[in-house]
Amino acid sequence: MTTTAYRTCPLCEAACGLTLTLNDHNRVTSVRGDNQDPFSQGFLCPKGASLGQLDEDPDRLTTPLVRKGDQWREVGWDEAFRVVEAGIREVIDTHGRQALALYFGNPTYHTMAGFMYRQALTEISGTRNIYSAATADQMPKHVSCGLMFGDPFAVAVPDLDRTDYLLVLGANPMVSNGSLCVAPDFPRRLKDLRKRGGKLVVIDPRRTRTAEVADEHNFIQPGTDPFLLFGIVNTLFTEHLVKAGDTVSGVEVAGIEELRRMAEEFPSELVAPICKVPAETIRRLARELSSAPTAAVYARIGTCTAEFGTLAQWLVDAINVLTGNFDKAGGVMFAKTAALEIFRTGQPFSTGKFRSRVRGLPEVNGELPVATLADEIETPGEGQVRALLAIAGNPVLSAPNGPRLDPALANLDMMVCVDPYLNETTKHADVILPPPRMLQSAHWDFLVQIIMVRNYARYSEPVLPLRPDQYHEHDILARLFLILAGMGADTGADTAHEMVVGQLLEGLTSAPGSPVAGTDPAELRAGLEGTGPDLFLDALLKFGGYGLTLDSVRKQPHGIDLGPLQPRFHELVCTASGKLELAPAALVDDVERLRARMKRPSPELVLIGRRHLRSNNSWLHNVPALVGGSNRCTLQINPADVARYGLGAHALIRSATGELEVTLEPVDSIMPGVVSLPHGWGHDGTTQSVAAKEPGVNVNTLTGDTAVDTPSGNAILNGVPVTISPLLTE
Ligand SMILES: Nc1nc2c(c(=O)[nH]1)N[C@H]1C(S)=C(S)[C@@H](COP(=O)(O)OP(=O)(O)OC[C@H]3O[C@@H](n4cnc5c(=O)[nH]c(N)nc54)[C@H](O)[C@@H]3O)O[C@H]1N2
Ligand SMILES: Nc1nc2c(c(=O)[nH]1)N[C@H]1C(S)=C(S)[C@@H](COP(=O)(O)OP(=O)(O)OC[C@H]3O[C@@H](n4cnc5c(=O)[nH]c(N)nc54)[C@H](O)[C@@H]3O)O[C@H]1N2
Ligand code: SF4
Ligand SMILES: [Mo]
Repeated sequence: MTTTAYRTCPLCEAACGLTLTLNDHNRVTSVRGDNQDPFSQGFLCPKGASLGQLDEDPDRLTTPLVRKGDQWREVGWDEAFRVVEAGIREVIDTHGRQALALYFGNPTYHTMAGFMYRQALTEISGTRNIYSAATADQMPKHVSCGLMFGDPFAVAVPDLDRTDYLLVLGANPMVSNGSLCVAPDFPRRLKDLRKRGGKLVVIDPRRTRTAEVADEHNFIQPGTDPFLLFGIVNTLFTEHLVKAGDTVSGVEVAGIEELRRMAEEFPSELVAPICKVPAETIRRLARELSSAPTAAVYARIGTCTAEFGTLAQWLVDAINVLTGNFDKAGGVMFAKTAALEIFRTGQPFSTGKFRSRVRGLPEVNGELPVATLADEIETPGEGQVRALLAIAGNPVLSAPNGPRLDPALANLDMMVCVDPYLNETTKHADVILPPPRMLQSAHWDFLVQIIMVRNYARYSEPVLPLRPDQYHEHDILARLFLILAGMGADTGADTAHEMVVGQLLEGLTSAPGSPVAGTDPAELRAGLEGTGPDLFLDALLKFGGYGLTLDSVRKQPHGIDLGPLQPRFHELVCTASGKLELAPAALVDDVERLRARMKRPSPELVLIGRRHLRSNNSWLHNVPALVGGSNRCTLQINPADVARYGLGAHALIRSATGELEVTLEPVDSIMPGVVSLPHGWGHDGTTQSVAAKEPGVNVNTLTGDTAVDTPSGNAILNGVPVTISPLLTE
């Protein structure tokens, strides 16, 4: 007897629908793409195909672990929470709440528990020491959207299925499957774009798989995208190619003249030698973007995790506005999610509501840069971080200068991790609380749905039940919430769920203009179904714009098509002026850093990152089917550089931060003067037995944590100056 289950893949932003087959013993015997899913239409990638093996990984933790010295002890849940409470309480009682830090890793964007409890934990913790993977990823995008549109979550995505022209900078969706642009089967969508006569242009220091399927690829000097983009803006103005009117979707556009004046400083001839894209190409790109019936500029990791990350994101959207492609079919647009978008506050965005203790770095979106977490742990004084609660993150491998965190975490008075693995980060924990398997949890993409290229929703029931000795992740987070609330380790998780949902309903009923203003929250609560995140989801669906409920989404396990994206910028804009700001003051000020960069020569050799198709940050190296082959931690280098530096099979690579011995992979697909090393490797002290056999090296040994992208505090992981030399032993 086999059973069939339908399920959204939780591994990346593509959110593919999967069809799983399970045998009598509840083992996954096959994973296929769900042909009936209206959005992914049967697509899946090798990671999705291995979901069963990943989920059944025998190295996953199944019981809470408590550490004493270097000994781990398996304990029951109640005991684990009591140890957590005692440790956290002691730190808070002795040193105050600022001594506590929270770190939220990438999977918290994907789990329902993460969405429900992230804000709740942040608020109840009472600490300003909130950190996440966002400041090693997309924070520049939030900041540019916040400053230009008022709402940091107003992230416009390319209208991939209708555009006639797509300019991609610093993204490799053929491998990553898309990021801040949810488009399952990105490869087919790119193929379709070209089939309908559209053009795909890629700007990347490597000739990536995406570049290979494009009409055109141009190399770029890492870290210099704003120069290229300013060159395009300059051409749009000087050649009278600007198509933007006074308004976009009825919203007034401000700052166009100031942007024009700024762009005067960056004519294509001047920026070309800096970004290494020929001036004629820059001008042609501007002409093509302006003359295409519809066009979209899309930029990701390579442009975000860079020295001028926020400036790049700003200029991308400025070009989308100037070419008349903003909030327009075929241009860039905003999705509308099925669940109420509670993360949109409607208040104008600002940063710096508080600053980090040691370096005075401004808060952004309520958090501090992960690049300063080690400073806060190491530096004595009032407010020094002495306890860390890390949920679904592996900052020792993912944060800039990650290895610095290794001894820092070891010196904490208390560390608690919610993670299914004992790994480079969690090995420092006093208590590890393992969530159950993915297939034992329900799934709904609260956040991922705001960046979809088509409005769509899909709910997945848990495929497998919990064993009696297991704990749902939302129940783990609930009990941590109660501990932080001072309500004790023994209070049941449901109390926290009710508090969080109660607060949500309270907010909805007290918001002026709300359709339920004045209603008794208890009455609304009585009409909701489910528990934990299901309850939360039911509430948000009932107040969402599509008339869905938990019950109705449950009945449609293949997903629900909610139609193509519609113009909606007028609903989202919430700048102080009420206008779309093309020249926000904070970004105008930051252009000063670009001017300074103009006077500096490019370093002789710089390091960039790389993602592999069969990998996902640090935690997919333990599935035999996903490792090996091309998925290896090698340094890609142009053969000309191998010869120039007289290198053998291996080399010593050094930055201002650290050094590594690396295995070389000479390829002519990377531009001379640039080398690339993937992140998420450097496995050490992990019980992931497969990963430990091929550990690789930690690229973040080389990336620095002293400099950040100024407006966003984001880490600079691409364009890191390095030197390389032969290994003396070779
Ligand atoms: N040099 C360099 N560094 C980078 C990047 C780069 O391109 N170059 N990329 C950056 C980016 S984009 C990101 S998003 C960050 C990621 O940074 P992190 O989020 O810190 O790192 P991950 O490797 O994604 O770690 C995820 C952790 O979550 C655990 N996990 C998996 N599933 C679950 C679950 O369901 N629940 C819980 N509680 N835990 C789970 C895994 O075991 C793992 O320990 O790394 C950044 N670091
Ligand atoms: N298979 C796989 N998929 C993933 C992940 C994974 O680890 N593996 N991680 C997931 C996560 S957390 C994220 S955030 C997304 C990221 O999704 P993407 O943004 O598509 O990520 P990358 O594949 O790292 O692509 C970044 C590209 O930027 C280029 N680049 C580097 N520096 C520069 C620069 O200065 N300028 C320009 N123009 N280009 C530059 C790099 O060569 C690289 O090709 O992927 C997600 N999907
Ligand atoms: S692209 Fe792969 S990893 Fe991403 S959601 Fe689809 S199947 Fe899962
Ligand atoms: Mo990411």
